[in-house]
Amino acid sequence: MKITDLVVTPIAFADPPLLNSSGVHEPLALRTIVQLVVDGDVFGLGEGSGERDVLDRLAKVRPAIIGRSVFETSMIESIVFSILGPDVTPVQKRSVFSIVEVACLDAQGKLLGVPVTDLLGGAVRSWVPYSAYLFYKWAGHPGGAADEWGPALEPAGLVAQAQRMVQLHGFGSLKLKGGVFAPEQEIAAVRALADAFPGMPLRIDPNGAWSVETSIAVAERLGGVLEYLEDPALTTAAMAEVAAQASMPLATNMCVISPETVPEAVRLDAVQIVLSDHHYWGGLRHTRELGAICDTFGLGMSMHSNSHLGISLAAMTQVAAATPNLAYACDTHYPWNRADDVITTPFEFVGGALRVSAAPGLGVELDQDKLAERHQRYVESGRTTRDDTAYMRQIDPGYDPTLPRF
Ligand code: GKR
Ligand code: MG
Repeated sequence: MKITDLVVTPIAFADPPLLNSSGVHEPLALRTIVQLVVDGDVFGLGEGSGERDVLDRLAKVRPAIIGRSVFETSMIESIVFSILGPDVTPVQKRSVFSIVEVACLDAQGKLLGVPVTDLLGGAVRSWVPYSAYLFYKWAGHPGGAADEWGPALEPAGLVAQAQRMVQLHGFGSLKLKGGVFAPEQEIAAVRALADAFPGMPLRIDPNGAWSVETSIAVAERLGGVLEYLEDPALTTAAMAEVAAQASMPLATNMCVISPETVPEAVRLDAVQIVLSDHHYWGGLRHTRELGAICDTFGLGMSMHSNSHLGISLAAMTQVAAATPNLAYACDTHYPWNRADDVITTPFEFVGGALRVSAAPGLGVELDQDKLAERHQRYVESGRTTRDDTAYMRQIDPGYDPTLPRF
């Protein structure tokens, strides 16, 4: 059961002009796909960040991973941590290890003939609900044609976007990426969504773009409207000040990002819901452990996402199915990027949820032609990093992403 190769392929795929507090998504999003070969013929798949740093780090650890048993993920984690050394942060190390861990678990499942959920303690649900991820957006990329989603720059555009998301995928909850326009406008957008979708759980996430005062004022105005308020303010201390005044739970994927960041958040009662993300929590087993940490401290659990494709979505679904207290509908960017997926059968949401695959491993297969095409696009783009601010400044040279913005 030896790992005989680790094939790392950076890819680029189409992304719409989605706005956030840093700027705007570029026309291509970057991702890394890993194929881990076991005994020459079993392939385990992993997906993670396409940033140049991650590729460099994978190249650095690759020779030490080849030759290890695919079952010794704890040893592989130690190797990754020691090779990457003190200049790389624990979160950065976990972001490298998670890609390899998911590929190992996929291969283990294939070797044993069981789904990855069985390697995580078994599935406790057979469907995993996801939330629609709404964005303010331009009609299309500057200089290009309008995309199929059209513009969403005011409440009516966002309601139309939400209606399309719900019609296409059946989502039963809505999350709005905020921090883009003045809070007054974003409050109006949330209220318009609440009117258009009575009773549907709503969330807004400005990624720390609001001061404590603004956050408290918005929380007051949206009392009784939001399921949770995600990362209104930037630091754990600021979140604690907001939490002390807000009537709804606060959620985060920005101030609780690793085991080291949990104690302060608990001590200050800064957040009530942690958004897990296996990509930087160090893989699926550590995400399952985060479930136990959340249980211990009475915290709720949801799931964060960043632009991603189907291998990540398969891993997200498997771990969500195996984590009993991950009870909130998970975030996903998938509807924005699904058309460019590299798996043979892209996922279809049914009623806003994904059926948990019982096939061996992650239950997805790589389409080598699509992989090669997306890799070619990566090479031709010359891109190696994501920079939403630089792209925004091509259109608005004075754009200032300094937080808090409002
Ligand atoms: O895709 O623009 C985006 C999001 O803002 C993403 O980068 C965030 O990491 O979705 C994420 C979040 O919940 O903070
Ligand atoms: Mg967030």
